[in-house]
Amino acid sequence: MRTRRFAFFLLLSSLLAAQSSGDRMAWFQHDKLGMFIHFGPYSALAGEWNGHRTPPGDEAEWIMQRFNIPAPQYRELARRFNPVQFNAETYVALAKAAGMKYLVITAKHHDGFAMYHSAVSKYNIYDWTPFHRDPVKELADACARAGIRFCVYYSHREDWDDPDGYGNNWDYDRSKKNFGRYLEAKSKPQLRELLTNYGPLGLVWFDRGMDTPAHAQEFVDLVHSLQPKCLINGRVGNYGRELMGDYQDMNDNGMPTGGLQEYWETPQTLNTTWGFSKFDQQWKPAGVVIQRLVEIVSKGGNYLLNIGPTGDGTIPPASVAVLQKVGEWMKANHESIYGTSACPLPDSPWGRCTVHDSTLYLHVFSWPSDGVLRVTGLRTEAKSANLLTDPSRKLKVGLDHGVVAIAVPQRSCDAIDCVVVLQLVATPKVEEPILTQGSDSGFDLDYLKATTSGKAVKRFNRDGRFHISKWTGPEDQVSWRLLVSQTGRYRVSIRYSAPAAWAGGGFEIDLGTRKVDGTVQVTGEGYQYRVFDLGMVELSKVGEYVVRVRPTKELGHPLMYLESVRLEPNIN
Ligand code: FHN
Repeated sequence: MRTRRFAFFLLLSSLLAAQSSGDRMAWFQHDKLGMFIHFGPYSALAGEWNGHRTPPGDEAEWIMQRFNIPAPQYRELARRFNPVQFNAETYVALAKAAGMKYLVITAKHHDGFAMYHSAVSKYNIYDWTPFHRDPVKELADACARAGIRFCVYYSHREDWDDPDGYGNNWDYDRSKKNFGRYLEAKSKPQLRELLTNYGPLGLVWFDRGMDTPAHAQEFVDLVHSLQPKCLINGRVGNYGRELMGDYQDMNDNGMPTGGLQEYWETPQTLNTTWGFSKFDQQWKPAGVVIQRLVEIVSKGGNYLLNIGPTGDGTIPPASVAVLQKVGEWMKANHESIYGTSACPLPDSPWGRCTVHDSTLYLHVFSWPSDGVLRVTGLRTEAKSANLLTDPSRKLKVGLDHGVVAIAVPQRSCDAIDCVVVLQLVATPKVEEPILTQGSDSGFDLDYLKATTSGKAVKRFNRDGRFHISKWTGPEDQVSWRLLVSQTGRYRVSIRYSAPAAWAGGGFEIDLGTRKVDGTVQVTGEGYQYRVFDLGMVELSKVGEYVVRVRPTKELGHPLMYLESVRLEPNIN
């Protein structure tokens, strides 16, 4: 009977894990804004140990590693950690007030100290300190009461306390480490505890990547086996290879140029450190945070904003002040954020845009001095316009040489971001960009200006660069529209990265009446981009061309990590 039940459970788990990506990601795509909390014994050190100080810009939660604090000494410091001012309701109330819909707490950071009552290791806040409580449990319960999605951060590779963990080579001899033993004895068992004892988790936020894709997959499988609906961030995976997880994390405080076609998130500090530092008062103004939130959402991402509580569990008042101002703006403008998608329009000088069905939200950071807000690139008829904060007052909408022109009040409704709602007759259609010849008469066809189809997607890699990948067969294509004004011969080159496993893939570059064929060469493991010359083509007519790149047959693996194609005029 037990076997049958277990088999049924496994089947159910795998079915739920196979849930379509859209269903799994629905809450993440809607919620947009989360609270990150970096909280542990490093909070009590507050950026100082034995007279050594972590300077602003240095991450105070790294203090053990920064000053090579011997593990036994750090353990004694941790014994004194007693955040008596910690109050989960206060933390969750601040998240709610800021408009945050999910919360990620460091259950174990790199110092190896568990911020929850772990049976795997006594080195945890419940057993090791006078606090003798479980803040992770208290936050999970407070989130459930407040309707905030509860999530945990777990440093699955880096562990400076465990002799077999990554990163502590000042106490332990690297050559004697047995990393596999660490994974089996601590990392996976603690993750199992978190997935079992704290209710449904919105996501597990892994960090610093894993040493191999195989080990990373074990963590993905472990999460799916216990909580199939729980999301996994991209840092679960090995950074040098095809990215894993349900969504991609930008680099810390990162901001992509745009155009990404996958779910992504930027983690951000409110000053310059994740863990509390008494020396870091470089708080970001609320206006900067709000405009960054809008830019991230306008590019299709989520924003995970951090607080670093002090050693006694107090949230720094400066953090509270910023988040309360963010919440005031969100209270008036949340419709233009939650559940919206990336702006389909070309960049505008006045600000950003977000979209929901046939409604465009125009986020105006710099108010037009002539009282006319111009929206370029839109090919769908506009029906009406109003300030989001004043729906009853309709604004005059017209066309000015094909550009939508909205007559707006003389003064902006919000100096940080005044939102103008533009109702369209249908979901927005946008003119595909047409690329003209550069000053050197060449064409630089990069991922950002490309149009993708099939499985080809514009992605981010942990080296902080962007490319097109996930394309495996002729249906998966990338194209650009060109306006050629200078006819003649052009040298075609392509810049990409490809690991050994992808060598030999055939592809073609189709320029209309002429084609150039190529075969993928190995550039090395990880993201090592190189330029390859593909010969000459004749562009004999002035006018519009479409350049299309695709695999010539089904490969069973991605063709390459494509960064760009270049057409260089052959002047001589
Ligand atoms: O090393 C960590 C760091 O302490 C912090 O947790 C950030 C948050 O994104 N992640 C790693 C650095 O990227």
